[in-house]
Amino acid sequence: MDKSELLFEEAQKVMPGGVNSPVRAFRAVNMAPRFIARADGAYEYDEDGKKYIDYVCSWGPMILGHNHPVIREAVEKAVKDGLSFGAPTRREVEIAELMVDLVPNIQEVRMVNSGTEAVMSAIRLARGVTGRDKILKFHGCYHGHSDCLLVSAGSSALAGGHPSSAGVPVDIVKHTLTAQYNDMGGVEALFAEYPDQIACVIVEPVAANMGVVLPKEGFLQGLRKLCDQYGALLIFDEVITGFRLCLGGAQAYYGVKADLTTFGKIIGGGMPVGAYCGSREVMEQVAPCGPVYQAGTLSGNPVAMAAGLAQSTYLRDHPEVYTDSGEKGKWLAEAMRAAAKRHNVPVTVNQVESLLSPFFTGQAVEDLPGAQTSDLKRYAAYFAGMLQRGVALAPAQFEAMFVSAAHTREQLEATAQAADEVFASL
Ligand code: HOZ
Repeated sequence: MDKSELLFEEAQKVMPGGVNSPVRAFRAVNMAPRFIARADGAYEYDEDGKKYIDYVCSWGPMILGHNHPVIREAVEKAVKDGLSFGAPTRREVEIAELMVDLVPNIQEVRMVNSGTEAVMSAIRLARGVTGRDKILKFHGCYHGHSDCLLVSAGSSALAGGHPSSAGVPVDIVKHTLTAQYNDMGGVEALFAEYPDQIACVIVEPVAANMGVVLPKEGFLQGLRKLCDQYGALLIFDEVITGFRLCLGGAQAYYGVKADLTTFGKIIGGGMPVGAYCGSREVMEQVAPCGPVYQAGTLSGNPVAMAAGLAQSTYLRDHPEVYTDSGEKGKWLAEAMRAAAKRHNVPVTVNQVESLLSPFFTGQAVEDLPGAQTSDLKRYAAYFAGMLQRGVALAPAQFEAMFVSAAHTREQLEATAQAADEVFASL
């Protein structure tokens, strides 16, 4: 047994499934998880010192790679001043100003501690502003684990086979309507059925929790139009796409305005941070200005703000990060398609900028039913083969693959070579 396996045995005695978040238990790929001791650049190292090219990147925020000196130094400096005050700080103002500058359509920002919290709060705000109860989400989109959003949810809720959670009262989820991603007709039908009851439509502008699924031409624009027509708010959940597709996130990338935008870990450079943002008019409905309550001692935590501010400032000052990581994402997608073709393995690779995922299916993947045509056993075998060759991927089909600025051409080539060998063996 190696150290990860030994630790996993211990972990399972004291933690549910041995983990603090289900997908990390590697159940979807039928093996013991690697316990990560440290990470640097594009590499992570397990407890035995084995090195992997990492394409999980802490599920997105490590856009500059792990342990980037600029972020590390900012954190080290902040730690010296104290860990938490539960009081306003200068850095909160600075990061909010920066976000308002960089992200279209936001005038005010409320920091929280995770994407789940950001989305939960944005939904409350949308309901508070509109005085309506119903929300509309899409099958396979994941917006964290708050009650009303654990309906037909993606990510590990999907991989574990329980897209709706136990413990969520039916009375709460009766207000959650669902439509198929990319299906405007389905959304239109729901608005026609509940014309004055839908508070908001929430969407991952690029779905990245059923694997990566791109919005079809006109889909996001169509949502905008319908929200305007029926007086609902449009929420872009940019936990994955924010600061990744480009500095301004999906709103800038696709040229569609959201009323509320939610962010997660990427705003904290990997530290536990989330944020919900919107126009002054909407955001001033949040306490202490307005009647929508939300609070938190660790919101705007000074160390997390230092990390987030350092990363966002670096990204603003280095636009080449986006051209570079976007090109790498494209290169990798093409290399994977070519390798799959060489070995007659039906694979569909969806990719936008530095975000991608392969599905083990011969058909186009444009929604959850499409994603579910993927052969999950093949994904598990592919995952194991890649890991054995030193490439760490998401341990489940219904997640994304992230490329960072730290990934080098050599590492990409090694990844493509590993994929070629694994596809040959499938
Ligand atoms: N739901 C997250 C992935 N989409 C879980 C991440 C984690 O386990 O850290």
